[in-house]
Amino acid sequence: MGTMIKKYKPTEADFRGEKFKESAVDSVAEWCTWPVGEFLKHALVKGITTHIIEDTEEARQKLPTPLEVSEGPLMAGMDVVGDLFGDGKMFLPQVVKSARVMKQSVAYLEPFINATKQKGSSNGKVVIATVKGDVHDIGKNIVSVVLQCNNFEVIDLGVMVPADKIIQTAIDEKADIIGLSGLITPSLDEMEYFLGEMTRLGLNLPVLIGGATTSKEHTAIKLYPKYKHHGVFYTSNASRAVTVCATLMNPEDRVALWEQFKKDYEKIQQSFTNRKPLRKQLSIEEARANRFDGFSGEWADYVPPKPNRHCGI
Ligand code: B12
Repeated sequence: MGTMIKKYKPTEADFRGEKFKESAVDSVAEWCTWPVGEFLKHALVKGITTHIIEDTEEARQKLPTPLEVSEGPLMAGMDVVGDLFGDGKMFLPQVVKSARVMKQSVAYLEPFINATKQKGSSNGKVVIATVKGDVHDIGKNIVSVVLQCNNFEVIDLGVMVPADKIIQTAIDEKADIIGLSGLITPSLDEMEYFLGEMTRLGLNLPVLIGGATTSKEHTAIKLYPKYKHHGVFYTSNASRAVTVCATLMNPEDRVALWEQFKKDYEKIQQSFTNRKPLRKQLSIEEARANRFDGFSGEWADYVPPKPNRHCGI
């Protein structure tokens, strides 16, 4: 399919994911004119594996690095799947199929990503896991592969990993860094618990936080206070994880990076504290004075609003 691109000459932006969300075409004739990034998105959304290897290969050839295929079109496709699922337009079995397509595509890319591995000694040891209660592992696996390509020794504990197991492994293995992945809201609480445990046990390893539901804002407001004197680094993607881990391995750079993150977190905390409420809250007296009192005859003037569409009865 990927070789049938005729009418449309794709630009690099097409492959990076900026245009994917706009498309909703579904006729075969039109499909055959799509750039390869669109094929990947379509394959993910529809759960089709038939041409996934050819299309992944084509995207790999068109983009500067194999990692950009996963960070660009594949990621964009998964975001569409996530949005459709979130809107109730796609159901879990379909998301499972999409995940299978994504995994197949990433598995194809892995040897190419590995081929970029630099020679040399270990840059450091990272223990990585998806936190307790969470089964999402596609992003974590990409981060693991990319860190390994950059000469980090990675101990990947898998998914649904309780805090005590991650902490014990990091101690036993004398890890330099811990990486936590989480994609569902309860994982955010689990991360908070994890950092509380690290503080309680007097540990001070840097902890990287990643996964679609995590954010710099959440890290600043909920996680940073739990691990204030050490290092908790929100890291948005796999390439950034390499830069952050490399910086953390140099003691001076580590201090500077933590200072930078702390400054950002404190700024976010400040604007969170100073934020204006979305709606003006009335005082209890004002609310009582505003009460609708049907018994005093106010019903007489009341005109019920007319529903603007049929409700199906
Ligand atoms: C695929 C998928 C699934 C698959 C997962 C398959 C697998 N093996 O991973 C399946 C079908 C199993 C699944 C299940 C569920 N899912 Co789901 N899923 C998704 C989906 C569509 C894509 C996730 C994905 O793989 N993205 C691609 C990867 C590459 O991105 P990523 O993980 O974010 O990783 C990148 C970065 O975040 C970062 N990163 C990730 N981890 C780490 C770690 C570190 C240390 C660092 C530094 C960086 C880093 O680097 C990665 C590469 O750049 C998302 C939607 C979305 N947009 O994310 C929903 C989504 C995450 N799922 C969701 C839900 C609700 C569920 C279920 C609860 C559904 C259910 N009712 O059962 C269950 C979860 C059960 C559980 N206990 O965990 C919601 C979560 C909402 C929320 N806030 O809680 C989402 C957002 C969909 C939605 N819009 O509603 N899901």
